[in-house]
Amino acid sequence: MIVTVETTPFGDQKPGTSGLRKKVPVFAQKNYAENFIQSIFDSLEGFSGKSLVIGGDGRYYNREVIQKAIKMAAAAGFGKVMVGKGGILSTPAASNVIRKYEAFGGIVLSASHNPGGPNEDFGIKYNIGNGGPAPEKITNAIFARSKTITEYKIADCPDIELDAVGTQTVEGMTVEVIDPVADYAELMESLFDFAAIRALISGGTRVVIDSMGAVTGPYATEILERRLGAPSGSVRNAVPLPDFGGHHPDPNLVHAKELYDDVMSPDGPHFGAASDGDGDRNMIVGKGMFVTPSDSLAIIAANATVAPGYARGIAGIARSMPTSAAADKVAEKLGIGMYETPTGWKFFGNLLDAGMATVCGEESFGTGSDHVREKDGLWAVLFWLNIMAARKESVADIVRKHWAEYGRNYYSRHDYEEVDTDAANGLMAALRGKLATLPGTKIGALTVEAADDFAYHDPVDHSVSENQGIRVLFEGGSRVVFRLSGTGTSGATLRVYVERYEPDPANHGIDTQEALADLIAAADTIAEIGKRTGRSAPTVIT
Ligand code: G16
Repeated sequence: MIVTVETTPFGDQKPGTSGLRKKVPVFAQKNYAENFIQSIFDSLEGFSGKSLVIGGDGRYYNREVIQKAIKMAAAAGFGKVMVGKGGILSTPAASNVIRKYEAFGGIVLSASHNPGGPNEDFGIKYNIGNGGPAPEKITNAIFARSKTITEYKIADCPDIELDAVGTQTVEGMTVEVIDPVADYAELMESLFDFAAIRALISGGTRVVIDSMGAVTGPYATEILERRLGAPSGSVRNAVPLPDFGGHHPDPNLVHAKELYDDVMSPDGPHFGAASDGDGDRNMIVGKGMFVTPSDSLAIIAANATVAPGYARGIAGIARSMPTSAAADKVAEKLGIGMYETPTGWKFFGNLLDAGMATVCGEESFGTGSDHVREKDGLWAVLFWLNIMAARKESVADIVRKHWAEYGRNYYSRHDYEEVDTDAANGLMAALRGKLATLPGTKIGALTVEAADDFAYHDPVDHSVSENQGIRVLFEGGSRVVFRLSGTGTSGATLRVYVERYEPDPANHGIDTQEALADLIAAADTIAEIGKRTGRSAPTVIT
């Protein structure tokens, strides 16, 4: 039986950089998840009888919301739901399933790299038929609907069996529980030279992946250990747990420090990688070399043709504005298009669909390509292994040679987390207020050349997205960028992105923070970070 339940709106269901993210107790409020899911359905048209993909990263509250979403999809008139066994689908795997089976769209439950647990984070995101995050036009419509919603519809039926692959029926709608790994593993095998990577591993290159107790465990185990022959145990923290085993599943130098230290130790593995809660981020570490996500994008683009799936070359590269310009040098050399978008993977969708860009990346540990419409952690890992196998070189050698050829973009991001929201907004407003007067200002040896608030004009659908981050460009090509995170769940997070281009290989061995010290100080002078936030140092430096 389908029932209609009366409800009242919540005022805070505005999707951020990547869907709606809140603490579990917020989502657990009566009707909260239902309101948002119904607002999604109410913002879509033409899905009657079509398929919807549902899956999540297995975090706390995943199963509860999956049951609600399936029952509500049946009530809304979908013809079929495809759901990962156990409610599991990594974000890139969900994107692949949507595309492969030509679903109408998908609901992905995740708060990405944010911690999980009864008092931690949860999230709901809607992806469209191309497999990518809904564009702003749709997320704005969802938010508008959430402010006026008065009722939702749901099938009143027992819970769906999620733990066995097979088909069931809910109020006339088919529910197919699928193997979450099989389609994804097949896709990876079609893109990369598995034989060469197998030879690399059997030849003695030791590879480890830290899945951080999150969703990539089953994917990495199937691909790295079963298909590529890495010894059992090469995938660490491989079982997805509702609280990620207490890990903060954010693959960076702070939260994946154990892996980093292991790879850096003399007897440790040659190559290490980590992924995040929902499997779309990646961190790449080789012996003696941490690869910044911005460099990773540039190096993957420069070497793309070694992988069979990209043997014909790439059409263009896209990066988010705060990501370093390392990839721009590669695009220039290859004579292909380079696109600079706002932060958020959703902005890449149009460029990928139009065939203008083939690979994309973000400084926030995200890299991917047109094989799906999400960033893809394991894809990046396999790309690196394929490059190492083809070039027969270590990560450190590949990176150093790349810098020697293209120059090095020293790069770092300083995050000030859980800052008072008013203070953070005040800081950004003050920066906006002085944009016109900044050019010409001298700070130590630095001179401001230009300053603006980044606005993106989408070359495909011509939509405009404004206020996407303050850029301060200095003479000589260095820059600092300021923006507020759109994924945090408490207070505000100020992100400061710092970059300096160094063409001379003789200067490529400097410690990053040292190489950027004058710019870091200038950022504080310009934005009055210490004075306005009361913080003397960032919470996280990546
Ligand atoms: C999301 C988005 C990314 C973005 C990142 C950080 O990643 O998909 O495009 O770069 O958040 O965003 P912000 O700086 O606004 O916090 P994920 O992995 O959290 O889905």
